Amino acid sequence: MVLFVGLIPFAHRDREAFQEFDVKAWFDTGAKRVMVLDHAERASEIVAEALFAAMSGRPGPVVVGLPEDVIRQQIPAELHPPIPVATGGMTIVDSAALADALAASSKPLFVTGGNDWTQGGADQLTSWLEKHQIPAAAEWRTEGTVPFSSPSYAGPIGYGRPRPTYDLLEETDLLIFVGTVPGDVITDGFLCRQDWNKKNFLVTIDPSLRGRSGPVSYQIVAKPDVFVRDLAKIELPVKDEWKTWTARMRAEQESFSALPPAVQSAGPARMDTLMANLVPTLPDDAMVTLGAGEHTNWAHRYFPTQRYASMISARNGSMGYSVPSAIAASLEYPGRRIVTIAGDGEFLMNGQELATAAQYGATPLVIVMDNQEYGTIRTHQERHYPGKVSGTQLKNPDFALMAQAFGGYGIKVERDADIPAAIEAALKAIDEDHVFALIHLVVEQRVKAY
Ligand SMILES: Cc1ncc(C[n+]2csc(CCOP(=O)(O)OP(=O)(O)O)c2C)c(N)n1
Ligand SMILES: [Mg+2]
Repeated sequence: MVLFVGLIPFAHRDREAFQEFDVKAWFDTGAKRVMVLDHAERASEIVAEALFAAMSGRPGPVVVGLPEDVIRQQIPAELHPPIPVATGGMTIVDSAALADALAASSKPLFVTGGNDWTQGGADQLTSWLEKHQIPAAAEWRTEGTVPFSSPSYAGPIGYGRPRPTYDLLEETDLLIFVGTVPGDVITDGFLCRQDWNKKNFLVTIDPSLRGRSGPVSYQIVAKPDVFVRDLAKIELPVKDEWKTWTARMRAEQESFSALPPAVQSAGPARMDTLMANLVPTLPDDAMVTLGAGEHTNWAHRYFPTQRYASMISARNGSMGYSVPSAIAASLEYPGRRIVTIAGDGEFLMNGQELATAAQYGATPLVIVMDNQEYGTIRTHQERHYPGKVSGTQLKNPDFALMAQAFGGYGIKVERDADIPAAIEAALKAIDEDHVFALIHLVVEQRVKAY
């Protein structure tokens, strides 16, 4: 992402002028690079540099400040050529080291992650893994690189993962990270996989390996697609131990992700029932977007992420991302089913962006799980200070009415038995009336996906 920010005129600088701020100080810790266009004739060069900085190495956001007086100047329209981005790759030595490590391993495990894949690369990795009967897990909130339905897919390993995958991360005798590094989330705060005798191969274009935790046995400097292209040339005889190990991991994932019964109970609405009725309607290219909160766990567990990328979220756990990201995804991919699962607290932060959906014709399905609380924070309160609930209870508006007021379809569901009809009506509004749809699901407090 490249963000262009308007700044006060040059001549007003450092005088506390109206709307003056220091763009470098403001964005320094959140952006990969911050630049200011102080000379109009360098405009094209700075834009080329900004795009290069955003895409080279580990992709990330770049900010360019544009002083008001500079952007009004006339300059010759000569364009700077694009700056090519290096992709790295496997050397013969790297390939041999990886092939040897795989041949010596009985329980290898790949982990995919990062935001620098293509569908072609994801497909190529999946066929290689399936051919060799080797498993791959998905790093925190990057599900979909290896498809949900692949016999090699071993499930997500972020926060809230099932216990068996945590244990498997310790148990594997060769961990191969592609597109990312093992950070604090998957190591549970630098606790898991810390033994320096363990074998970890890290495949990333960022030689600094920032954010990693645990041992590094071997580093391959390559973007994921380029690595996978070379990996495809490694042919190894399939070991029986690999088959058993993959089957075991896959069985854990299948039991974890098996849908709850679709039948409705007589009682209040439940997310389990919603997922059991929604998931079978989803096409292969469906995408889910998420903010932060306990409601996201139903997506981590059940949403069939079949493509790269079919799960979009803020990996730093920022609330308020669900609705805006679903609108952006819907505008970018008008033919795809875009679902967002929002919390009530989460929705109240950016739900008004439904106005943008109405304005530009975005058609996401918005599920708001209304548990009348900041459930995640209450869980922390109950864990550390049992019974002392403070500041985490919510009094909510009628979100379905809000959706209608913004120009979309909205339905409030309080009884479990009403869920299937609500899903059907919401999808019909999206597909036939071409509007966004919102299901306001009022659930009991303290419900959990696992
Ligand atoms: C912008 C922002 N503010 C605060 C937090 C801390 N936080 C994490 S989850 C959460 C509560 C989320 O509530 P809700 O959206 O209702 O989800 P629930 O856990 O109830 O499903 C809070 C306050 C955050 N992650 N991001
Ligand atoms: Mg909530």
